[in-house]
Amino acid sequence: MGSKLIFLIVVVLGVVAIAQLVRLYELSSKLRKRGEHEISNRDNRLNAKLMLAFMFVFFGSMIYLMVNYGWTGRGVAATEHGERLDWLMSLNMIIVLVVFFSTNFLLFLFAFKYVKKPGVRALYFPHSTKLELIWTIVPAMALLVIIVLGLIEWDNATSKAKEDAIVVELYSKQFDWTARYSGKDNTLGKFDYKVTSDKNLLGIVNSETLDYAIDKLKNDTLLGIDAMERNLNNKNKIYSVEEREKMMTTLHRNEEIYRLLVQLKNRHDKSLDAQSWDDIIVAGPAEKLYLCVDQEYEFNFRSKDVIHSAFFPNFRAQMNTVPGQTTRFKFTPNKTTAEMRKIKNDPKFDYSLLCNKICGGSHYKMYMLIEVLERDEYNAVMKAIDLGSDNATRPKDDQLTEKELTILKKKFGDALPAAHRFETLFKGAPAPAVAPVVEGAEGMVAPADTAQVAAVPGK
Ligand SMILES: [Cu+2]
Repeated sequence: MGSKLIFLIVVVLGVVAIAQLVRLYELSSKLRKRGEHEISNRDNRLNAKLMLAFMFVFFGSMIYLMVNYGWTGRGVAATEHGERLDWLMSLNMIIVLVVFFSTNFLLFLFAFKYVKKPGVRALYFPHSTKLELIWTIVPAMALLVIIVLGLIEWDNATSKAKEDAIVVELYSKQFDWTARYSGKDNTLGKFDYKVTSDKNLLGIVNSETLDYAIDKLKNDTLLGIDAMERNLNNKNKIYSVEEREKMMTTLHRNEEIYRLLVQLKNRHDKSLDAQSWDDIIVAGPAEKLYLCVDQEYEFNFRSKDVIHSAFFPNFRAQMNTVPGQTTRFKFTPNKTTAEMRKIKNDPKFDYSLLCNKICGGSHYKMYMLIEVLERDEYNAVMKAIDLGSDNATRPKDDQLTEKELTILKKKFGDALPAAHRFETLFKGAPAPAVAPVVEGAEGMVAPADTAQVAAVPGK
């Protein structure tokens, strides 16, 4: 409060001081018998020189910033297309900088050169078609080049991925990312929000998840349709009008979802079940997403609640994730995490996936770490995640080889990377030897989720 008062007094006194100065200037002009709008030649020349001085300070500070923070501040790109995007970005910067320095140089130079001189009249120069043409056509050509090159890159990032690209889904919600690898068949199991449940946060569709969702919606002891009907019809329970209305709305909504789920089940093709069971789920930020170097990835993005944006700064990629719609793009990492650590001279460096849309209060916490591995490391990690449990209990043809075990041992010690086959998660089979102990780590079997099918009344 005290500082605000002092600030106010300073402002008021400042205004008073300026008013007094203006008054003083008017009086002195009157004494010198000159109108106060007339500026002396000395003042004009001083202003002209100050213009030039300002230009040097302006350019100097610009160059200082560029030298100190890197001329674009981006660092090294870690994808194939990222290197081309950087080239394009540099081209843009060169064009912008040439225009910036030349036009500002002329602006300040002319202010200096054409300072008002006694007895010299300004040239009247109303129009030049030639000049108009030049400053329309030249920027238009420059823009055309930039836009066409940009569109080629955009098309390249969003066009269809190669046949052997690995498909990964990224599911965003307030405030974390969940990744889903498509598993051995490289096909993601289908999804539908109506199948979402406490055991199936991504709403993955197969015969069993459908049955589970239908059963839960009908028979849940608290929020199931049957329980709600029983409560509404119970003569011993008294509800206010609002309570009753709320319950009725929820009941009607759940009945509608139930009807749709039954339809979904009737249409469901059981032969597709295998597509979803082998999907591997990684729940960030406690768990890491592993990628293979020089391997193309096709990313599909989904959002549960609001618009988020998947931003991979080092991979030079960003895509909005939109509720009710799947967005996608592809990229090929070309530097492993180990290589990048060397380049950056930072042994703790990790690639990351961030959210780049202000999506709510904990937006800043919404990230997932990514590790890019050599192919043999990657294969060992994915194989280990796939079946999880003890190597000895795996089917013969799925056992980890000596070499793979050595790689895993070196990387993770006695534990396996934390990630889960959807089958293991849903069926609650013995948990895999999950392990890198990460602060605050939690598996996918989280407490009941707010948007599960059996909606909470009033939500
Ligand atoms: Cu977000």
